[in-house]
Amino acid sequence: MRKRIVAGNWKMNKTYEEALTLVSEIDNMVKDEVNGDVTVIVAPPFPFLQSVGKLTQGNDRMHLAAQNVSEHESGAYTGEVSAAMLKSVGVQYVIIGHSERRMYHHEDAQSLYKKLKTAIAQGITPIFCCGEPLEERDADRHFDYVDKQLHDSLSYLSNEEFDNVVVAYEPIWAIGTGRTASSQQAQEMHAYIREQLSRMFDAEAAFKCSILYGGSCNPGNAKELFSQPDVDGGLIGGASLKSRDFTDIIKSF
Ligand code: 3PY
Repeated sequence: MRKRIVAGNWKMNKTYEEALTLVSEIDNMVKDEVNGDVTVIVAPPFPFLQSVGKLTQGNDRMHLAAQNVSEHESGAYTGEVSAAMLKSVGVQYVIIGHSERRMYHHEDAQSLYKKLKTAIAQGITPIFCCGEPLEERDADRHFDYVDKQLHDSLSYLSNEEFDNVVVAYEPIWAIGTGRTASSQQAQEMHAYIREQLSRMFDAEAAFKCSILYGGSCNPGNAKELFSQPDVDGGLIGGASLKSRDFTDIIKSF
């Protein structure tokens, strides 16, 4: 049985007070309303990680993620945050390779590989994002595009290192656009990703890997998406900023 995960990527939203209110609401709703075996992850901005983590400490279902990590271990890298620093404030997961970071911060495959290595070395589980832009889908090149992203950053990991990696498929044309991949489009890409992973790593590791869908996932479409055999949960953007919507998505399993 694969781990079912719903992760909220808050991106660059919320003030300190708002972040604490949001996470307290989510924490209470998850305690009161969520019965099944779902791992819930919140990824607030860096300055709020420690306080948000403290608020969720008593809830086994709730986990803390960072939205990014430096590829460097330590040293003269102004503005960077290392995996060891994240670990020291209780971070358990980190989002790596989100399309917004690839696009606006020019993160390339080699840098993402280094980020994966440093997170894994600290025992932090990477949530590795992949996904194609609209022109690649329209040109029917989406499978090749995603395959290259997986290959260029993940394939250099050992089986052991890969064991804890979570993958998130986020088609860029569905991020923040209100447009979602249909459950059939999500399923066929997730099955394809799993097949590619089984070529790079042990078949069992590929089978065990949780593959999340991201891109305008909301309470209205989550059930249908999560019912697909290779969709093991979601990486949620806008809807994770509203406790009611986020909890309803978690309850969609
Ligand atoms: C979105 O759904 O908008 C996301 O980018 C989640 O990471």
